[in-house]
Amino acid sequence: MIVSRKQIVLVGAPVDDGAGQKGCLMGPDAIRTAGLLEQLEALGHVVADHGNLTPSKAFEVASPNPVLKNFRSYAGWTRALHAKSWELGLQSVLPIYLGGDHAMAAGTVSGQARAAAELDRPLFVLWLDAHSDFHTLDSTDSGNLHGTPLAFACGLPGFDELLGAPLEHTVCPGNVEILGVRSIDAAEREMLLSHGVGVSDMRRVDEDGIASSLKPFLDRVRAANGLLHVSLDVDFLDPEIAPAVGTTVPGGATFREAHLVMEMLHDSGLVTSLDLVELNPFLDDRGKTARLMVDLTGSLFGRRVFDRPTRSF
Ligand code: 4U7
Ligand code: MN
Ligand code: MN
Ligand code: MN
Repeated sequence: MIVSRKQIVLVGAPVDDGAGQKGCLMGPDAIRTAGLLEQLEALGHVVADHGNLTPSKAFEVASPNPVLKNFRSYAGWTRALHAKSWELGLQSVLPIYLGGDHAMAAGTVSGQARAAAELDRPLFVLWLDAHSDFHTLDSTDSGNLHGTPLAFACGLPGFDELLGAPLEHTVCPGNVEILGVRSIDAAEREMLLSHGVGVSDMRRVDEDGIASSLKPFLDRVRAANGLLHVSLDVDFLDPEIAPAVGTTVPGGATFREAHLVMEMLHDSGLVTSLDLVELNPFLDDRGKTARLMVDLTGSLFGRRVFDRPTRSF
């Protein structure tokens, strides 16, 4: 039974310079090969694939910190994705951004925040990840820029070179929930605490269950009439079920925990944009991880085992 037919737009973002390990540039094609479009259409949605984006030219950009790897590329991708996400955020479509490493979320989230501000709605962000990605350009030790997009989108200082101007529309850190996290660097921890970012780590998930960790956040989004951007990093999942990622951390979400999150997101009806990030097909086991990411997206868009004729959410 189709409860709500959505107009979905797929946007590929073969971003590969933010992660320490090469290969995420193949992510969009692997997700397509695993049948994302067909699955969404089978669920009754209308899907348009806009193909892959290319980064803007950012020749003039100088890196603010020598430790940063590929900063100019980060700026180019952030500019292109910010523009696309702003544009789509103002339309009545639901964009799915196919990564690409997580550096791409600097553009998708900031563009969505700009659209939300113009629509006069607060933007909430659910960050499903083993990591908090809350480094500034000063605090990162690895220099891998996929560890910084959430700090950028939340307006932490030092990122002005990325868009060539200060970020005008930022995400309120109190409207962010990081779920499933189990690797936070010391500098990130301090900034997460001082900015009041919501964090449900795996310890909390173990103790309370993933549904109780997520539900209060969804209730807040609903009460505020907010838009909800979901950023799903492959390493949110346990590496046993999702090996195709460069930054594996043991103790991740199980198959059912991950599907339950997606099913709850579907039932909430709140999600307005989605990132599928960090898939590195070079590391996959016969397409296993790509297929899982597609199946999880299916759960977010209404696939379920047992359909009752009427539902009350
Ligand atoms: B991902 C890390 F040190 N924090 O900064 C860093 F642990 O998008 C990892 O979540 C960042 O995969 C991981 O390099 C970024 C590290
Ligand atoms: Mn991440
Ligand atoms: Mn991660
Ligand atoms: Mn990663």
